[in-house]
This record gives sequence, structure tokens and C-alpha cells, in this order.
Amino acid sequence: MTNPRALIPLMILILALDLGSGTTLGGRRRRGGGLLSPPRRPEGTELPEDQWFLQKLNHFDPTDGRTWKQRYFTNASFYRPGGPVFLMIGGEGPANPVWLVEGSWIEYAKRLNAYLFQLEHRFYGKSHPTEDASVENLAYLSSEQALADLATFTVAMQEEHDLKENKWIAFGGSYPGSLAAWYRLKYPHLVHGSVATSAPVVAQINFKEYLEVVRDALATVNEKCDEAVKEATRQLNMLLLHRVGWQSITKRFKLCSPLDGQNKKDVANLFSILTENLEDVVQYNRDNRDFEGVKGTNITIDTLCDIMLDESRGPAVTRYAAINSLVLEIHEEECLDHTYDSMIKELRATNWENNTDIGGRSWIYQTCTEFGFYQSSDSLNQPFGNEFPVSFFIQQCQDIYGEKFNLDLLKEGVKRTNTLYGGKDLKVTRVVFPNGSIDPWHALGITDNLSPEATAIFINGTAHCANMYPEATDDPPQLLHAREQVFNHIQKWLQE
Ligand SMILES: *[C@@H]1O[C@H](CO)[C@@H](O)[C@H](O)[C@H]1NC(C)=O
Ligand SMILES: *[C@@H]1O[C@H](CO)[C@@H](O)[C@H](O)[C@H]1NC(C)=O
Ligand SMILES: *[C@@H]1O[C@H](CO)[C@@H](O)[C@H](O)[C@H]1NC(C)=O
Ligand SMILES: *[C@@H]1O[C@H](CO)[C@@H](O)[C@H](O)[C@H]1NC(C)=O
Ligand SMILES: CC(=O)N[C@H]1CO[C@H](CO)[C@@H](O)[C@@H]1O
Repeated sequence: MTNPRALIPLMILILALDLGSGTTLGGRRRRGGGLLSPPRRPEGTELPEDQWFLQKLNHFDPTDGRTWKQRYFTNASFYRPGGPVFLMIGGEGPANPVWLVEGSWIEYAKRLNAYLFQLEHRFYGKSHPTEDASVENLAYLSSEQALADLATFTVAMQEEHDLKENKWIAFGGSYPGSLAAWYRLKYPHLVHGSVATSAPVVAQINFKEYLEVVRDALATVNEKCDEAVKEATRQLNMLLLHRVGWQSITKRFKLCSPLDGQNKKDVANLFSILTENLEDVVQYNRDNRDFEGVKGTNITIDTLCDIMLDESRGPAVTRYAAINSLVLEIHEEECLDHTYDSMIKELRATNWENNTDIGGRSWIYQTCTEFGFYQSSDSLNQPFGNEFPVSFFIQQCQDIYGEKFNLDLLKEGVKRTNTLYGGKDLKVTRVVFPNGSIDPWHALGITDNLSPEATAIFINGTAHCANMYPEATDDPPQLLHAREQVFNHIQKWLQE
């Protein structure tokens, strides 16, 4: 750092950067979970109305009579008496009513005359069990309470709509995929079968394999693409050595405030956000998510690699900055807020209205107490550097919720989760686990058949939850096949 000779390559790099072509503007806020981005309402679709279910606050204390209103949606247009009931499980974001009119399960519903429900997860979207999300109130946020919500909801709807004799099938993708499998495990008398798509069923604090799969996805397009990202990371690290470099990063990556290269938390946060720019594209590569109102779905891994390999744009770090600009543009943000303190400040907001990071505070709470799942930079076999180790995420737990949310608490929580559900040793029947080969979450999912009654469906070349989205004209044959396989499983279960 003080060695003047070390500065020579830095100066050369900065010179090259300033000659390199600049790109357009943008900006965005860091998301909490990273499983699903908050869906937006699409234009021109007739959607079902919000409905409300009077739910218990605490299922595990019979003396606690407190209740709250949980949001759900329904569509009975396809139902014929005797048909099955499909229950879509809500997850770590607002439930999107568009699922009641689109998605592969709608095709199944048409063919099988199913009754449809979707139940929003407590503490997300409009389902607020408590007046705010204080740490005290978040004690009622857990996968166990969520499963019990599903159970009481199922029983109530069975009575209300005369659906007790019908076979109920649960659906979920990502964390709700795990819930779908666990619902079948814990309440088999209420759910006849489950489709658990891209389900991370093992709680694990340090999910460092995630970035390895991202690496593999980039390398599959082109080995040089992964190398270009590695080179960009190397150049970023070089720029961090000196004030002049910090200014260059601030300018190139459109930071909202000047980078202090000595502030380790800000640097960690910046590296983590820049990595997320690529993670999000890989996780949802080519998924047909337009119908949910998600923006930028035409950005694919190929787009990223085209940019990273385009030497005419300048040094690798400039190309990396171009990706950042593209992401900012998609999210219609002017600059990148990279500071750790502002992220923490946002996540500390406990009132529902001011929590700008929709679901972020709730989801991070679940990671700090139940799951971990931290997509850290601790693996050496990935190109994103090592600036955001798992300790960076544990520190966030403490900074957001308080001192006691430390590593020991999380270790106990993760052990508890795997004890409750069994991790990969999941003893279930009539559950199918579709998995996509380039979905980074598959590393924590079920990718081999557990038994003839609990099977994996492998979808070569697809990303997160691909089989749940509506068909697209360019869907690969293996994806069409996977959707049909899921249908065949459900059809078979209904005869059992
Ligand atoms: C149910 O879905 C069908 C198919 O998309 C749609 O035409 C119908 O309006 C929906 N019904 C309700 C109540 O949303
Ligand atoms: C994605 O679509 C938007 C608008 O539909 C367009 O402006 C943009 O150029 C497209 N990007 C790519 C990489 O195809
Ligand atoms: C919530 O936001 C409103 C308006 O943006 C502001 O006036 C209020 O002080 C905020 N409340 C809290 C608790 O931050
Ligand atoms: C997946 O597809 C690629 C080509 O698209 C092929 O090279 C590879 O062998 C396939 N993998 C499996 C496990 O089928
Ligand atoms: C990438 C990955 O892990 N895919 C797995 C999905 O599941 C099948 C089994 O059905 C495995 O063979 C794949 O390896």
C-alpha cells in the first residue's frame, strides 16, 4: 500500500480506465433474500381480489388467542366437483395474484379440474400478523408457524368450500418449495402430494457453493467469461489500494457517495452488490418471468458474457462497471448506494410502511435464526474475490436485530431446522423435486431420488424455478418434458 512501486500498475489501470468508454446511468438497492425478487403487477390482466383469513398468531400456545388477517387468493374457474385442490405456498415476498391466472400449474388445473388457492406467508406482502416488525414480534416468524398457518387454512377452506374429501396438492418454488415438502412431511393428513421446485431443504450457514455454481454457469458460456470477471475483481482490488482508485471506482460504478476504501464493511457491501448483479441474472437465466412484471428478463448469461468479453470497452473492470450500469438502468436508479450503514438503517426500520426493502427485514431474520444460506465469498473456486466472508453476514444479523443474534444463535437455529425437517434425509412420499442444472440453489436441494415415492426431476440447462413459469416459445425440450413429468406425477398421485 505504501510501496510506491506497487502504485505503478494502479496508475496504468486508472489511465486506461479514463480512456475506456463510459456507459449509461442507473442505480439500485440491495435486496435482502436473493431467492425471489418482489413481483410487480403486470398490465392488462384481470386478477383475483385480495381475500382475508383470520389466522392465529401463535400456533404453539393454546392459551394465546390473538389473531390477525392473512391474505390469500383463489380461483375456482377450473374446478369440477371431485377435482383436486391446488395450494400455492407463499414465500419471502408479496404473494402475486398473477399466479392464479398464469403459470404451469394453471395448465395442470385445467386438465385436472382443480380448485386453486394461494396463501401469502406471514410477515410478507400484506400479511402482517403484528403491528410492526420489531424483534419482539418477529419471534412469531418461522417456517414452523408458516406450516401451521397452511394447516389451519387448509382445514378452514375444507369446511368453507366443502373440499374435505378432495385431494390437496401443494406447490412451491424456492423457500416455498421447501415448505411444500415439509408440509407433506409434517401434515400428511392434509396434503396428498407436493411439487417442491428448486427447494433448498438443508439449512447451512455458509452457502459458499452458490458462487461456484454461478462460476460454472459463466464458464459454460465461455471459459474466458469467468476469467474476465476474475480479472475485473483483481483490478478492483488494485484500485482499492489508493485514494485515486477509490475515486475511480466511485465514478465508474456510479456510487451515490464517495467510496472510502478503508471502510471494510462498505467495501464488502460493494463487492457483494456487484456480485449480486451477476447472481440474479444467472439464477433466473431465461426464466419466463415477464408475466410477473419482472423487469430486465431479457438480460441473460450470454448478455453478461458478451459485455465481459468485449475488449473494445476497455479493461475488465470497465466492462464489469458496464454490467453494473445495465442493472442500475433496469431498476431505474441513478446511483448505487453502497454504504453498509444505509443498508443497515433501512433494514432496522420496524414499521411496515417505512420498510422499503420489501420483505428484506423479515427474510434476513429467517436467515439469521433458521437457515443461514449466506452466499459468501469464502470459496476459492469463484471469480468474485473474497471481500464478503460469512462473518460479514453474521455481523449484519447483529447490527440489524441486536447483539444476541450472533453465530452461536445461528448455529443452534440451523441445527434445529435440520433436526425438525431432516435436511437431505427427508422422509416423504408423493413429493417431486424438480431441479435446474444452472440454478445455484440446487446445491442445497434434492437432486437424487430419495425413494421411488420422492423423486428428483433434472432439467438440464435451466435456472431457478423454470418449470413453474408459463410456457415460452423458446423453452428447451427438456423443460417441456419436465413440466409433463410433474403433471404425470400429480395425475398418478390422484389415483392413489
Ligand atoms: C381464473 O383463471 C382463468 C384463466 O386465466 C381466468 O380466465 C379467470 O378469470 C380466473 N378467475 C378468477 C376468479 O380470477
Ligand atoms: C431488453 O429489452 C429492452 C426493452 O424491451 C431493450 O431496451 C434492451 O435493449 C434489451 N436488452 C437486451 C440485452 O436485449
Ligand atoms: C416513515 O416515513 C414517513 C414518511 O416517509 C416519515 O414521516 C416517518 O417519520 C417515518 N417513520 C419512521 C418510524 O421512520
Ligand atoms: C446437458 O446439455 C449439454 C448440452 O446442452 C450436454 O453437453 C450435457 O451432457 C447435458 N448434461 C446432462 C447431464 O444431460
Ligand atoms: C446440477 C444438479 O445437481 N442436477 C441434478 C438434478 O437432479 C438429477 C437427479 O434427478 C441429478 O442427476 C442432477 O445432477
